[in-house]
Amino acid sequence: MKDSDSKDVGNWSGPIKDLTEGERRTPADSMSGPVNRQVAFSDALRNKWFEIWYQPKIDLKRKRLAGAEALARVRHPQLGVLPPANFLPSGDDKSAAELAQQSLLATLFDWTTFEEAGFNLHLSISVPLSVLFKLPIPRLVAQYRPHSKRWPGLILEVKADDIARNAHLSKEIATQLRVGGISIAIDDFGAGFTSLASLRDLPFAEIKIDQSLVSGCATDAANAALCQTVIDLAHRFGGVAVADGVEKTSDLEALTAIGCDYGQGVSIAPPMPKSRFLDLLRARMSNKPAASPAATKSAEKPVGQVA
Ligand code: G
Ligand code: MN
Repeated sequence: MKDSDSKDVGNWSGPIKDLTEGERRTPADSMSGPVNRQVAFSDALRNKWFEIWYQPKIDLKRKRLAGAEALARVRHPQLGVLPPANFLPSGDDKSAAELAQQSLLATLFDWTTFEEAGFNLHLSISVPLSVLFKLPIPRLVAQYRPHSKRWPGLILEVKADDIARNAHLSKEIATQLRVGGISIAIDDFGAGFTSLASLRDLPFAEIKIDQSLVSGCATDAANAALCQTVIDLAHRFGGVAVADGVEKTSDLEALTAIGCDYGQGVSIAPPMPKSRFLDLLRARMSNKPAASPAATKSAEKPVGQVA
């Protein structure tokens, strides 16, 4: 995204101060979700409980907002806001495809809302590789993409392990998607059995460095060396490196010092509902604190339950 494409939303180098304590809580349990709060996917679908939440992604060099990751949530009337682990049965490709399609269309639609408010954001969304095989994503994006010339495209996050296991097909799909303005981010890089060879021919825009490498890299020399290596790798392939799940300001500073391009994580801001995210953008642009979540329609009480 070019500088001129987006309103300046101020300095995003450190933690966002205008968040409540509830919003600031580490979303550690959002990865697995409390087991006693399971919701049937079909109930969530029938009752239209799905929402897309947004987590800011910061350009660490320019200290500016670069975009956001769109994250699917269910807002259950009694159980509160739940992450996919609580409503998406594992191994159920049909439900995963349904969720991905709904999330994709909602994210394309929301881009226009952000743009109308003056923010041209690079939005990304996580999609399992199995869903990329199933859904006609290029056709869906061609049909539902914003018509604005300023639309910067969409980033699809695909897990590094899945890419490594399906290198040839991943390359074919990534090449097809690129034509339609969709680029690939390699997610959770460095966590599992990441294969360097699988990256060789894959057209990707970003490598997202796994939280296990990012965590403590300000003090842990081994993790700092690994992060530095992944950043170099991303750059050598013409991409950018995104540090994922950055929980400490000291790690954010260390990552900036070693040339990491983008950062995302609770040390900057947790995922939040769309209108809360918009409030925050507007407030930072005008340098006023955002309205408290209780005062906004978007963030009724479950904001504190963002995991
Ligand atoms: O790697 P992946 O994109 O799947 O991770 C997304 C999940 O990580 C989201 O559910 C989000 O709530 C969670 N998350 C976001 N920021 C942080 C963070 O700083 N620390 C941890 N542990 N999880 C985070
Ligand atoms: Mn992600």
